[in-house]
Amino acid sequence: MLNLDFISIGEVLIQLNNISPGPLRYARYFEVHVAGAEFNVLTALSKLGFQVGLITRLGNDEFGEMVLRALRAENIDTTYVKIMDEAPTGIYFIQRHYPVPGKSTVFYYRHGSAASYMNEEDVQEDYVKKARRVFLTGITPALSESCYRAVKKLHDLAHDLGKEIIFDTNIRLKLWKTAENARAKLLPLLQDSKIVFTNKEDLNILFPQTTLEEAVSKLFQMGSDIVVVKLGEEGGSVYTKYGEAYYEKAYRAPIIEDVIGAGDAFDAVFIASLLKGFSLREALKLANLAGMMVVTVRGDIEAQPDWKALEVLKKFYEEKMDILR
Ligand code: KDG
Repeated sequence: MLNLDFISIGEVLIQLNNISPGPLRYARYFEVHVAGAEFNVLTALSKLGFQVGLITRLGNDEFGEMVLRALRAENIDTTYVKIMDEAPTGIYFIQRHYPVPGKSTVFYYRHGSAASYMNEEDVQEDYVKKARRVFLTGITPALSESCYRAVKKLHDLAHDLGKEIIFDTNIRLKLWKTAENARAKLLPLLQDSKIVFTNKEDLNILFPQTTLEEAVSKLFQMGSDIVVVKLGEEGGSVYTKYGEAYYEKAYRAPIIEDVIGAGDAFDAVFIASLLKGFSLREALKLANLAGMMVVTVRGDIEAQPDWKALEVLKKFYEEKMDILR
């Protein structure tokens, strides 16, 4: 019988990453990757030894075939991956180091994609029953009204079946259009999420005119046990409902190719570390390491670590801490 540690729902996209830094108007060569926040997190969890499954839709096209191969290669259960004729697999482009060096910008070509047609029918109770935890993000509910309903159904089923919900707010204003829309739709979905990953910008959108501490405590009132505030190149902070709070500085990447996807590896390694029994502080450190690894390459999943890679890298940094951090 199929037993899954994590399931998620989300769009897997073809990522066309400009090989050269600079504005896309001068792009000549794109490198092809498979990516998407939920897919990225599941892939990282799979590398760390967990059984995972994704609910999604793909177009009946060559890119859909490419995504399917990636799902299989990364050992992600595809029982609820639906292939549809009527819409294509979504794609997006990445522009790197322009206008801000070290940062990336995404350009979506995903409106009307196969995944945007997901609805309540894609979420089946038997699949949720097979899973121990459900990982959700703020991206899928922004794709369409029917996607929102699908995520809401998965959230509610998970809650009713006593499954742990883990949520990354991942607010993409390019998809939501307005902050008000994002806030109205996301707050009900965040209810009862045991672990919430977020950042300062998202907290500002979700809880305007509050301090960071007030926003975090609102999440505790909504049922969270742990809130992780990702601070990008600054590292991350973790807060618990019992009043613990820790900050861990980021590791400085020797090179930055593309920062997209770092937060997903961070999430997966943080969750996996807690499940392995590591302390919150240690989980934060390892999550920072994982995020740092991902920014050193183009593509979101390629440099995600397994336990062995994390161990090697941690040792390397510990021994050279003074000069490298
Ligand atoms: O977290 C990385 C994702 O943002 C990227 O892979 C694309 O899923 C994506 C999105 O919707 O932005």
